[in-house]
Amino acid sequence: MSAEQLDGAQVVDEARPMHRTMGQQSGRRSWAEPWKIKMVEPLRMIDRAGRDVALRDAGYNTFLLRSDDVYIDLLTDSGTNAMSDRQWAGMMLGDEAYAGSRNFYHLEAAVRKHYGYRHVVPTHQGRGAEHLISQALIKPGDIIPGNMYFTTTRLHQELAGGAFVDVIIDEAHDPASLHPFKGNIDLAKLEALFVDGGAAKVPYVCLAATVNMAGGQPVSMANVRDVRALCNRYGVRLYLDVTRLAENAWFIQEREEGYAGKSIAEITLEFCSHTDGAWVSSKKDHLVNIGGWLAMNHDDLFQKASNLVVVYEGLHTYGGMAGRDMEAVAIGIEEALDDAHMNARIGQVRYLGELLSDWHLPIVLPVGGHAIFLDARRFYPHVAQSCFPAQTLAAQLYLDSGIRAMERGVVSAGRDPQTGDHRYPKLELVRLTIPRRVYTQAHMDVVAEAVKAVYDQREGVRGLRMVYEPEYLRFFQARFEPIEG
Ligand code: P70
Repeated sequence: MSAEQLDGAQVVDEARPMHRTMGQQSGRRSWAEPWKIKMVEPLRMIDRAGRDVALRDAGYNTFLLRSDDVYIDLLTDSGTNAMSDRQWAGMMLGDEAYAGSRNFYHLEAAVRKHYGYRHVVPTHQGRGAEHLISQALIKPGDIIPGNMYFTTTRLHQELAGGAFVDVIIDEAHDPASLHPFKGNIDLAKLEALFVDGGAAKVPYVCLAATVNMAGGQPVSMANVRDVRALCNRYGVRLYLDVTRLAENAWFIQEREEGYAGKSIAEITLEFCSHTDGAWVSSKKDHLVNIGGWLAMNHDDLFQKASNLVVVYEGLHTYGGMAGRDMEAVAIGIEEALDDAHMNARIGQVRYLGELLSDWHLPIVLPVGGHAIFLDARRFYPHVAQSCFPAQTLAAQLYLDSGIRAMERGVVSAGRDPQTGDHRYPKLELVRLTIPRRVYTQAHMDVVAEAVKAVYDQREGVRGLRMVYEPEYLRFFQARFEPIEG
């Protein structure tokens, strides 16, 4: 560029395509985040040789990397969110009394107002609540139907003596199906478990909204209404994992007839009204770094859970959280259900998804609420599932760019407790999970280009061999070695 041009002359280069804003690229006006940034945390990228060593030291498992060796961290949206100034101010008002902290009552009021349940039992995070409900309600030999397994949820059900049965619609297992509510329960599959006295073995139906392992896919309001009616006919309770329900509500607002004019908060409350209670990992929707709860309408479950909580978590008015953490959750619940926040949240995930799908990179469609899921089978059709294609892809992405993602395939699915064999799920995915209010659009561009680079280098990539396998939730701690040519 000449000095004259630098002085401000209008330069129009006919050969160069015109730059366009994000909105213009999709033929609409751009949206922007409903906040500005007050505090920043530096990022650092180590070089390729350093990443090679770090990955080897981590046994090719992204859970075992040090966060200091990661550039853009898309391992999870759990506990990795940025809190608001209001939440940080709330932390200073923590009442750290052992019993009856005022922050607990704020939390209880927020749950009652926005989710509509009568009783609230706080827990340190989601799996604490899963433990309580599983121990309180499941007997050996019971069956718990649900819309696709989640790792910790299913393990707690199994440890209580139950067996999880997947009753999600078939479309959920097809990464290319464009069904708008791929999280829905298949009513025929569910009823088949209830008939001929089967309902007596079902302590509750376990519904999740959105469905994490299916790609962050939503459940429709019509579906929860129908599931409720079916449960009523057979006298079965319905409990909900509300971990990412605010995101689910956004999809109902966008896609379901009659909901375009309703707020995220209204949709959330209506959704919960069809269920008997819920558990949550507040580390997602609620924009905090730690926390969770179990809530319910029935007194019998409340009594059992508020007794069990003192054994496993802490007193029933703190459940493993500090007072200040409960305050941050109470405020986070309100912020989570704000329409402008949710538009920006889903908008950012969708922006990354649209880039990748425009470039014909294999991802799960439609794009879900919290993450982009890469279809590892279509990245590496030459790598057998027993050689862990998704684990391999997550490792390659880190090597290329320092971006950390998470395997959601055969390693996550674990082994069948009866046969001891690997469970081979239909979905063999890598999750690029977007923390809330943390990364910018420029980060999304960097991520998109990295995924493309890994795709372009896909030939010649071989799989991995598992060399260490822990007993529970093996994906967290398993170690691997590359299969050499
Ligand atoms: C994730 C996290 C946690 C989670 C969840 C749903 C729908 C319950 C929980 C448990 C963390 C995670 C957990 C297991 C494997 C990988 C990652 N999901 N229900 O990254 O809550 O973590 O607070 O105990 O998504 O998706 P918590």
